[in-house]
Amino acid sequence: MPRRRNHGGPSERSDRACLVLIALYENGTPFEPHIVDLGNAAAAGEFKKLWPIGKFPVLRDEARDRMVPESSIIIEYLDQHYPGKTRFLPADPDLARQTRMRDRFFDLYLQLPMQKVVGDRLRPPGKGDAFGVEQAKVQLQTALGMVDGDMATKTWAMGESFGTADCAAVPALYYANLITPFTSTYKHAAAYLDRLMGRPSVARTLKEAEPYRHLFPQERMPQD
Ligand SMILES: N[C@@H](CCC(=O)N[C@@H](CS)C(=O)NCC(=O)O)C(=O)O
Repeated sequence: MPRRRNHGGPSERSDRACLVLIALYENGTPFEPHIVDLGNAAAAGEFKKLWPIGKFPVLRDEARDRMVPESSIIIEYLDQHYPGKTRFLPADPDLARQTRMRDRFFDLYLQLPMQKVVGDRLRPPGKGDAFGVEQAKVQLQTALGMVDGDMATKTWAMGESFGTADCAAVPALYYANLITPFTSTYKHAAAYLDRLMGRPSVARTLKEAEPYRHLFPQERMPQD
């Protein structure tokens, strides 16, 4: 099996890398994980030679001599070149477009505002963006309400088949639930998150992140 390297960051900041891990575990695709510490200037410099944007995850496929950035694109690449029992994008172009739309939805309207709230907690004292966080929280509620309605009658984001949009939903919903718990407000979204967490590939990914869980900034420090 060709050698593939999945570059991710320390787990408290690499929730997008977990999407790719879910996809790799779903199909038992062999790979070599490579954790980059962006706090280490030499390691960060090496990583940025590969992907100057400097964001995780990135896949290096030595067999095909390809460097693939962006979590959803990596999953699409794996689906295309290393397909397994779980297909992440439907073959039908219209269904594939709808799947990508849901993937974008989770990324842009849940993941990004969630990262905004969390990222603000990591800022130095006095450098916070209270207004931006307020807007992000409103955006989160709107998006959660939409997910809740959408998931009232479905098992996975696209119906009965687990795919790339479900991978995107995992970190977005999991961390959104930590910063603004929604189990009693958005019951269908919460039940969907439960189903996701019960999926073996997801359970394994979250279990592996447990040792780093204490690094998640649950609350801003009181002195902040
Ligand atoms: N659109 C990118 C987003 C990647 C991203 O935001 N990665 C974060 C971790 S979740 C990162 O690399 N953070 C490190 C940094 O920004 O310095 C993707 O889906 O792969």
